[in-house]
Amino acid sequence: MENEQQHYDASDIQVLEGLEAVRKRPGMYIGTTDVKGLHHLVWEIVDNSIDEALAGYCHNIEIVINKDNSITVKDDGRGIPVGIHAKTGISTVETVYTVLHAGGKFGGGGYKVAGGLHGVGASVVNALSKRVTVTVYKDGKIHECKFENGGKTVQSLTVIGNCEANRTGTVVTFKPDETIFDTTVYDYETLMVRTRELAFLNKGLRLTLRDDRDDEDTTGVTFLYEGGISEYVRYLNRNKTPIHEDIIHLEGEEDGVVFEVALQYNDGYNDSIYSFVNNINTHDGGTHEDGVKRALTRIINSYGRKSKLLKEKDESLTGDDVKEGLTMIVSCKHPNPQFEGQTKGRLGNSEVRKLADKVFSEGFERFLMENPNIAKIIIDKAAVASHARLAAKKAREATRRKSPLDAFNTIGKLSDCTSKDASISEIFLVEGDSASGSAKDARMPKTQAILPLRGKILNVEKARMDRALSNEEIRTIITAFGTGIGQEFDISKLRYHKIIIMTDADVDGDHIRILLLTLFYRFFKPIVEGGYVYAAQPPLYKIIYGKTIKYVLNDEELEAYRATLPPNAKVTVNRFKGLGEMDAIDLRETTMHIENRVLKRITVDDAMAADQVFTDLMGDNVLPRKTYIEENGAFASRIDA
Ligand code: 1YM
Repeated sequence: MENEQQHYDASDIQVLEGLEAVRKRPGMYIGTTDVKGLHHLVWEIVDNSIDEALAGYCHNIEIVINKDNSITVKDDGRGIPVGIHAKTGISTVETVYTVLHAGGKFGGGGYKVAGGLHGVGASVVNALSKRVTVTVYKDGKIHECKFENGGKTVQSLTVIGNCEANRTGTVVTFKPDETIFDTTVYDYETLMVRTRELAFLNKGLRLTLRDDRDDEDTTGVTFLYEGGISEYVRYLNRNKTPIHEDIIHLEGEEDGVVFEVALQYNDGYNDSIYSFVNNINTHDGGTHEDGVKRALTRIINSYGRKSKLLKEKDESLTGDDVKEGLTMIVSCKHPNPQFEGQTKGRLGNSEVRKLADKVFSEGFERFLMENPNIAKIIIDKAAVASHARLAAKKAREATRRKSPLDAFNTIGKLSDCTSKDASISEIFLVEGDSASGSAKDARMPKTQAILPLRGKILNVEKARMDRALSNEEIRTIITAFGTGIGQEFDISKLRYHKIIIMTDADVDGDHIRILLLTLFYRFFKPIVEGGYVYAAQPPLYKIIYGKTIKYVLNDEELEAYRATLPPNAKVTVNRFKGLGEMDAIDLRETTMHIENRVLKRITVDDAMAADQVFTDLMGDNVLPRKTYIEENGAFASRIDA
């Protein structure tokens, strides 16, 4: 007894040191302590329920946002084991919640989510919470365990009552620590989107999300997809126009690795391909995605030739040709995934490439043979894409033949900066001739280039690259950036590290900005992802009060400024109707000079959401267009200098 007590103390100290390390450097365990990290806590707990579902024991998961912004996760799995853990001498429940374990692996086996920032486990959530309660239903008993202030046990596992003999499951409630997180307010939309995604990725699993902060939301929303990733594909294509009705869904397993793919073509020109390993989005792809893409290109070519849909003399279709208009989800469940790359966003296991290729090529070839009508539609589409690609190549070559300077001289548009150092160079894309004129006078010629936008920017959401390249405005932008486009794109050739969109603060200005963002996102994605794109923030008012001149961005700032002035102060307020009304001094002082200006940096938070935003805004469907692009979570715009 004496000895056991001592042993307990020793491991107890170790435990606290472990959790203390998490509190000292939370970023190392959950990435960030901003709103993203806050939400990460939820998925750490839900992942344990999902693991239990993948093991075949859990069928229902419920997530509740409580009134105080604590979170409750409930599942109907076996319940965390309640016996004494051999190594720690305390209950397994308490061990799981207090001992730091890389990868969160305890029980072993199964498709545990490990690698990257994920799978750090329940103890990390405990370390970063003000309080945690774990309740386990098992063996006809209700067991409960409580922790406070960063994982200090205040109640070891205790039987607090009885339940029906066959009831099993785990319920966890945690309240994130306000001293650790920048914010502790949960965002319903964020939780909803991921909950829905988990339901798509785990067919047959019922997930419910309820917001108890909202008195109306008493039953919550339930996601259950028997069709799994097929239903995901149908969902992603909901605002697009599919060119065949049936979704192609293929599945296979080898040595405990489960591989699954679902796809459907639409009449658009972009692809939406997303891959997952153990429910984690592998945004940089990997062997599972490569295997499928390789097989897709090969089978379309071989079937196309065999069926005479492709002519002998035609060039082979490329990966880009067969991807056009493709919406595809690839999902792999792997007992031992190896994640690679800087952000661990790539699956490295080489055996998965073979499995993916085999499952896909066999299944897809059979599908094409059994559905010759769909086969023709798909192959015809890829053949058209191929012709367009060849035409675009010719158009690009024509653009390239002129040296950049020639191109500018003939177009005569760009007022370039004199510096050749991209890291200090900026390009302003300016709406309208008069604003461009003022901008040219206001700029710092060494570092600031001005490109006036006169004509309409083509909506590239509805145009293929060859047509986009015949648009003069787009050609000028491409030449000015210096990066090339498509397969020749090279970010290291970017001539300006700040690309600043300067449009009026009105509906037309918004529209031009959205068209430009669509162009950048579809044709120059790394420029957006790299954070090179900014929106200028021209002021709306100029206030003259005695000898002071003050510019403000909006009505609130105007009112706030007025409030600082004595009553009856004689002020002149000029409202700018657009950039065109500003003279060079106004523009320099407010929008262009590095000292005073306010820029909004536009970055992509979530490629999947961004893709949907552009489909919704710029696609065929008019209804969703009403949403304003930057307010739609996909884009994190932040104030920058
Ligand atoms: C709301 C959170 O944690 N559910 C959960 C966790 C576990 C089990 C079941 C479980 C796993 C195993 C065996 C096993 C965990 N157990 C452990 C450990 N929901 C939630 N449901 N029996 C039950 O993996 O073999 C860690 S998580 F380590 F104790 F087995």
